[in-house]
Amino acid sequence: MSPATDFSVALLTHLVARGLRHVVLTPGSRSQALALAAAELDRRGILNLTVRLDERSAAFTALGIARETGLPVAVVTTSGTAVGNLLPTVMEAHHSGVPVIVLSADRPAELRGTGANQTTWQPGIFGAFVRLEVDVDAPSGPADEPVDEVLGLSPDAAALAAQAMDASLGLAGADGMPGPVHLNLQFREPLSGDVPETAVPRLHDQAPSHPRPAHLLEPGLRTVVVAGDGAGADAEEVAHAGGWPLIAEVSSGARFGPNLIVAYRSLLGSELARHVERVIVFGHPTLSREVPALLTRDDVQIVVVASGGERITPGHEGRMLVDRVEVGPEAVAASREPDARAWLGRWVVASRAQLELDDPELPAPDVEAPRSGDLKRRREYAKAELAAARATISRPILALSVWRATWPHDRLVLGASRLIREADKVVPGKKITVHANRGLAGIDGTVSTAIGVALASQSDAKGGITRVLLGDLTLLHDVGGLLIGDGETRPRVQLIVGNDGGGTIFDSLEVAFSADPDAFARVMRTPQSVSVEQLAAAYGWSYTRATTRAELDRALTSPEGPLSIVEVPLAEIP
Ligand SMILES: Cc1ncc(C[n+]2csc(CCOP(=O)(O)OP(=O)(O)O)c2C)c(N)n1
Ligand SMILES: [Mg+2]
Repeated sequence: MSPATDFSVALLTHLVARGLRHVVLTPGSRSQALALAAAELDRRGILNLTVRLDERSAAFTALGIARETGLPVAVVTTSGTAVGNLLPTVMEAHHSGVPVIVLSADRPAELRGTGANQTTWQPGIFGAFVRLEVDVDAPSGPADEPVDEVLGLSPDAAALAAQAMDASLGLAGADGMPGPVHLNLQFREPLSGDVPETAVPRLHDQAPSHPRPAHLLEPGLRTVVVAGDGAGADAEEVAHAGGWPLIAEVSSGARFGPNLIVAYRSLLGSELARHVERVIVFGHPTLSREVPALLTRDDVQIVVVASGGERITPGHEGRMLVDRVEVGPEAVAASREPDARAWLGRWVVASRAQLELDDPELPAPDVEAPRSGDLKRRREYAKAELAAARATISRPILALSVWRATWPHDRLVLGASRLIREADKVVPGKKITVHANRGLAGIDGTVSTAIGVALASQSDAKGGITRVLLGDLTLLHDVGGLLIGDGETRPRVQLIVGNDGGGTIFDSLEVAFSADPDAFARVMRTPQSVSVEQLAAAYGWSYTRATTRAELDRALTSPEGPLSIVEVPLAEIP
């Protein structure tokens, strides 16, 4: 009999009763009750368990699963520095509004500050980043006055689970924003015992959810819809209903539809943008300088719509913060007026024209040539075909190739830095699911986040592959994420690494031209020449090097095995 185990089972089953499906855990002694309970509940098909060595990887994996499913995911750790390794994920989850529940095991409170082994101040470690934190006394077994109706335990696992799930889903806070939660769980010896038979409790007090009231958009204003990261398909729907141009970043979830303005950067710098009277903002735009500039204009009405993550609040008087927006019948009718049609038309036509100018592709082939009787023409064609296949890979071509290879049953994860921006500049509309950690745009945790996305999206047979487009330093930062232990599920993941030997995003900053070149390279670009091939081999991932378009397309469409890395050498600077 172990109160630690009984409480752990009660807590996990109550979390499951409220919608938890996934637990990610890391090994340790103090957390053994939670770990063994999770393993047994996984075996009984009550939850899905993923095990990782490194807490930072585990936490980002949980973040990826939570991003993909929209449901809270628990991360279990032991005490001490283990807990500190979760901080980057908790920060990202806070800013991007992703529900992650940290279950950190701890020694009993009276040992804090006494020099006891692996004992520190875990409560408060996540500061203002958590929606809720509870420092929970060690379970003491059946209490005289049981507070838990199922197992008669103290503390009350049911109440804790309810509080944690509500807070992580944003149901408890006034802002309605999902995010991270921390339950710090003290445990005393015996640290574990037999896992009791238990069923998932039935809930009878589910409160009905009420949609928040919508702000009715007045008709007639020259409007642009902006969809930043995490905006979701609502942004496209609103743009479509109102007949407004749609600026949708590549990870917005709204990059599709006839109103999409791919070349928005140059258009926002043009005469056309001067006529904008209103901007409706969904999600968190981070990929351009032009959008933030638009949002600080004080001659433009700004309507910021809540969409789960942190909302941008451009600091001027004319902005409105609303929970939802509605395009009423009057605005729909107004969108059919010639003036309104012309407004949208000008954006769409200008965007197309700009894209043609910027087209990174080689000139279109002479399609009639192969059937031509003219030998010279046929030879020219064959030469052009060969040149296209052998052409080295530029960043825009890399981004376009990965985008084209991705279909609705696949997932695409974009690392921070240059390649997500390249993708945002060139990729056309397509209804696919894209994830990126844009809450804080860290280059940490990308591999692990993607593996989480893959695990969650491939839980049924219909799941495709999760492709990850990332820079070399971004891969190396989360190299530990490549480690999938024996017996753990290997989802289909393909990492496409644009390798330019360091962080070349900084090459475009002013400091790159003003600083001493050697110092700049050493402290900002931070050059590296790691063998990605040997790294892949060490962790059991397959490896392909793609130096031409033909090799890249082949690698993207026929990955070798579930876990694959495609290395694409890129020029250091262009
Ligand atoms: C955790 C974290 N540390 C540092 C940074 C600052 N940073 C932004 S981009 C970058 C370099 C990324 O290099 P790479 O992944 O190779 O992409 P590239 O710019 O070369 O395409 C760094 C260090 C960050 N965003 N996140
Ligand atoms: Mg790089």
